[in-house]
Amino acid sequence: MAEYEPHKEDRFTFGLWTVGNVGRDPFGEPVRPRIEPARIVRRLAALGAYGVSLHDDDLVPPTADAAERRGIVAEFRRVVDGEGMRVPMTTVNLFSDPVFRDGALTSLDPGVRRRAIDKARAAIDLGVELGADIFVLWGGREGVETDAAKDAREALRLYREGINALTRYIRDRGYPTRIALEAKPNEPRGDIYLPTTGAMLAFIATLDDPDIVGVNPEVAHEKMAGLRAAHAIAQAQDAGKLFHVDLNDQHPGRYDQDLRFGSDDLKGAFFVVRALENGGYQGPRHFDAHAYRTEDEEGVWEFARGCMRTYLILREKVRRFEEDAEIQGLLQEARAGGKPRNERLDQLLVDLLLGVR
Ligand code: GCO
Ligand code: MN
Ligand code: MN
Repeated sequence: MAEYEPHKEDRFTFGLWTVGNVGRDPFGEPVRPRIEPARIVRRLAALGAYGVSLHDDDLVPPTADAAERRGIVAEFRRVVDGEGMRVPMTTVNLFSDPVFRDGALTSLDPGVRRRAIDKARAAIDLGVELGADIFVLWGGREGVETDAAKDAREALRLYREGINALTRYIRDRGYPTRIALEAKPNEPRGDIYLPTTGAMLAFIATLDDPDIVGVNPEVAHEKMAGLRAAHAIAQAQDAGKLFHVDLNDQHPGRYDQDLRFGSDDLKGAFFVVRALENGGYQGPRHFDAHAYRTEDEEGVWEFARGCMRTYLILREKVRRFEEDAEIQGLLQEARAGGKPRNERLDQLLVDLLLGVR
């Protein structure tokens, strides 16, 4: 149906690393070839996306010298502009290089911490060059397998120092950049520090420059922690800190799956969409997910279309939920002190989602 076709106004974005995922997993080698960034931009533009996000290393190989970097960035900008696309967010890869295996900003080794800060600063520069005003910081290696190796209080102190160095850099340069911290409970570390969005929000209050630091809640990460993604988003909104969002899905209790948005839990996804749409969120609807490992490139575009289509269908369901006289009547009654009719309300929602209402 045409009404579920994505358009630029819907502000859908994808990480280059998401549709570009080659299907490697801890047990198996890649199953599909890398897709060049320019091709990703063109294909996503044709599908109705608004833009792309990227890690520094997704675009510029870490081995590139200054001249190569300039050439790659200029060419990429040409393609992005030519397609009417945007790059609203960049992020930094502080997890792939073996040097970061025992932490980047929280490494006990000052030399490693310095490298992490330098790399993050360069990724912030790259974002500014590409017109991004959000910088996502996901501390994938900021954790431990054993607390014998690091004291959690010390790690938090180092983490704070690292983020303070980045906000100082942003202020000194006069950049418009705001940092969005992304929490995850585990993978690739046994335990990652600040494992939930709620933990990140409390931590932000301890920073030197909390105004330009917010959160990037990820649906799957909250679910990995056994929590409700829509509640994490609500708490971030309540604190004025929802700077960005990572949409995907996850079956609780499994490995980190990065499933297509809405593919595991439609009701949970409905409430995520409702929180974003009703909560005044103006930022990108960013998908951080990837296609099943069974897929070839055609399946990857099918996956990307599916993320956006499901979001748009759920957005329409949200509208109908808010306009449904019986549902709204029951909520009004509850607000007026009437008895809760939660079974009835939930079944009405199920009917709505299943398309019989
Ligand atoms: C993951 C994370 C990453 C980050 C990305 C941006 O579970 O691997 O969600 O995809 O979002 O690295 O910093
Ligand atoms: Mn993730
Ligand atoms: Mn993510």
